[in-house]
Amino acid sequence: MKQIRHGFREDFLWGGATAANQLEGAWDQDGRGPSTDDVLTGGTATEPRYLTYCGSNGVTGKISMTDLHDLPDGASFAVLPDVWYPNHEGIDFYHHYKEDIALFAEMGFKAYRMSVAWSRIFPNGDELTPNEKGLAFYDAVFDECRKQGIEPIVTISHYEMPLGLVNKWGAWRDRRTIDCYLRYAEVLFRRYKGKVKYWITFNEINSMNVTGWLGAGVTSCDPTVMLPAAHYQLVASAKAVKLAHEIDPENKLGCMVAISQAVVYPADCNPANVHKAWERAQKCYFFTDVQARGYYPSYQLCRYEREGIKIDLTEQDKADLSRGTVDFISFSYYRSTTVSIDPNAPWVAPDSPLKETLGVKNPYLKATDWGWAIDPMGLRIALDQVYDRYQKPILIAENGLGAIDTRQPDGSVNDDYRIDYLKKHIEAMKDAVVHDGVDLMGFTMWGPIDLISASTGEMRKRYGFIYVDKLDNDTGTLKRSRKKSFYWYKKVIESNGEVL
Ligand code: BGP
Repeated sequence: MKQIRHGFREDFLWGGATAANQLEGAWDQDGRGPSTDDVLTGGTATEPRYLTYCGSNGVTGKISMTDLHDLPDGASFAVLPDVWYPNHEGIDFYHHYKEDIALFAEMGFKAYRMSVAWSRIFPNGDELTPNEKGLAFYDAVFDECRKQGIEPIVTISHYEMPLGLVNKWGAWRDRRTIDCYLRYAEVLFRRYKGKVKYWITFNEINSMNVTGWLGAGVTSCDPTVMLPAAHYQLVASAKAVKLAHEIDPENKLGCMVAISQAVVYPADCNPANVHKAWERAQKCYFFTDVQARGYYPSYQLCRYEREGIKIDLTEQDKADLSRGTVDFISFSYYRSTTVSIDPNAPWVAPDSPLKETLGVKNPYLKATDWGWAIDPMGLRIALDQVYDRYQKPILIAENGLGAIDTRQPDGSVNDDYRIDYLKKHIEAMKDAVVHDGVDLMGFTMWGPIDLISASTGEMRKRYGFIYVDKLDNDTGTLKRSRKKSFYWYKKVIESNGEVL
């Protein structure tokens, strides 16, 4: 384990995390093809985001991302005129990246986790040669990071993929997508060798327990469809890990899950509730088990047998999975989950299609404006459990508070609530390192600059240290300004986590 100062390694990767589709904008520039996020309409906390499509007869329509059913025959997902798609503009990082990275550097970032937009590199997903203009853009971004002393951590697929692969064969429903992903990953590993060392194969791969769309372009919320598709992703991930190591032994590869689905509390000490909590957590840990250990755990195979879920697991897949285990584990952490077997328990979101996923209210915890339970101790529990399970370094790839910020007449934002949230979570991290011996390699808080929300498509759900002048009606100058938390985080990094 590396040397510790004030609770954190000397080389601790302090920074922030974003995703291409939520901030880049320029969705149709320089040869970029449409991605799965480009057909997502805006939503709100209560109104779902919709996917738009066009039928062979020209009739257009929309379906909800969390309540998917198969498209009408012959229809394909399409960007429609006169519909507002919040991800198309994002916050226009594409043209502001120098300014934004300079602001990250001003805060003292050691690392910047970001993703590459797959459809900038392979516009339809199945081409044989990449789009040079897309590659050149990321060259410029990585060069800028390096110039500012910031280590890029790159997510290869963060909640989007070329729409062409969806319309062609249903994206990750089809094994052929593995080859497309590998061709894309190989281009990245070769082109950015020496510029990028840290890679994450898929963002929140366990979102495949909830909706097939965000992470995999799969139009289903049915486990018998989503989990076979997730199997192809796991194989692709393992093959990418092996390839990255072959191309550059310096490369460090990580997996990534939404650990909220593994920090699961029983509503009380009823053993049936305790068991339900365990069962829920395993649905998340199964992904990291495969990616860190290299084989399917027995509890998951039993579940497939029991529930009639058929995955296309070949002998070659088994060999590939065992050869492509990750070097580090990363996760996002926003909240914990509480479960109960009682159908009348107080659900967090009784009317939501995600009711089961969000679980029941925890009377000991307060929640954010979007109903996410605020639970710093849950982060310590996550770190302890994950480290105990895998004994590999951990990166907290996302954590932060989505809140409505109010600008003062002078333009300032006094976001003490955000400082308070992050302070308590960093304290919990410190406890996990100092008291429990967890090997924590970094913390990239989510959304250091305000960006589009993944779940709702809103701009008003802000996470940033940097305010972006943009509202949900697509007005605003896109001007960047520093919030109070900007100065606070700078001190945190300067003191390696001592001054909180
Ligand atoms: C994670 C995603 C991110 C990000 C974050 C916050 O699940 O990996 O892309 O968006 O959650 O969620 P939201 O944007 O919905 O507030």
